[in-house]
Amino acid sequence: MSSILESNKALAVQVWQIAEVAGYLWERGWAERNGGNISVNVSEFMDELDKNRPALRTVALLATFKALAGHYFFVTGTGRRMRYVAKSPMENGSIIRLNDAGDAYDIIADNDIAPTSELPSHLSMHNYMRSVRGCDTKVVCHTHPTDLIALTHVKKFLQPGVLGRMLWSMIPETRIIVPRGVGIIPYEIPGTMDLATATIKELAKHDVVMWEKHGCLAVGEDIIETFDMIDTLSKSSQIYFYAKQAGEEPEGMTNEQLDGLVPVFGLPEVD
Ligand code: 2HA
Ligand code: ZN
Repeated sequence: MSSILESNKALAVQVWQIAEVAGYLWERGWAERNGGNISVNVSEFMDELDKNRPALRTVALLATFKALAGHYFFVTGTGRRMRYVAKSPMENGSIIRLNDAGDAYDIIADNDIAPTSELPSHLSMHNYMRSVRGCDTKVVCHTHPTDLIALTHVKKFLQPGVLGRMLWSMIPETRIIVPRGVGIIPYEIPGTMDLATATIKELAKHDVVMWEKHGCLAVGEDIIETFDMIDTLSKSSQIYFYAKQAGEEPEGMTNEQLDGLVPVFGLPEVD
C-alpha cells in the first residue's frame, strides 16, 4: 500500500511539520539516542479513504480514554530516534486510530510501528486536556533539554513556582510565550503512570512541566508553538547560566517589570 502521505496532502503537511520539529529537537541536542517522544491528534486531517484503512495491528489499552474515542494520532515509534523521525517520519512513527470505546487502538499507517512506550501517558494527557481543561490540545511533546534538566538538579528550583518564576524573569518573551509558567515534578521513574498522573495535576495550571533529572513535556494546539515554548524556556535558562558565570546570582526582572507585561499581553488563563 502506498504511503498515507501520498494520498492525503493535508495530513502530509502536518506530519512533515512534526518531522521539522523532530529535527529541531535533535539539532538542539535535546534528543540523544531515542530520547523524547511526540504524539499529535490528526483527526481533522483524516479523509474517508484514510478512515477505511485496515488495521495493521490492534492493541488493547489498559485504560479507557473516552474523550479520544474515534480519534487519530501520529505517534513516534518506540525506540525510534528523533533524528530519523526528522528524515522519515512514517518509517519511525505511525498513525493510530482509537476505537469507539477508547480502550484499544489500531495501527493503520504506514507500517506496523509500535508507538512510544509513553503512549498511555500521552493519551491520558490528551484525554485530560480535552475532557477536563476543555482545550483543543493536539500535541504532547516530550524532550530532554540539557540546560533545563540541569536546573532541576538544583534544590531550590524543585520548590513549586520557583523555577517558573526565575525563567519568566530572564527575558520578557518568556512571560509572554509561556504565560502559564512551568510546573515541576519530583523525580519519578520514566514511562510510569505515576509520572503521567503527577504531570496531569500540573497541566491543570501549566502548559509545560519539568520532570526532575529527566526532561520536559509541553502540550499545545500546534507542534511549532509547543516547540517554541520549550525553546524560549531553554533560552531563559541559558541566560541564567551565563549571568551566573558573569558574577553573582542573576537578579532577574522584578515583579513590577513582570506585572508591567500583563496589561499588554494579558494574564494566563489559569482556572
Ligand atoms: O522515549 O524519553 O522518557 C524515550 C524517553 C522516555
Ligand atoms: Zn524522556
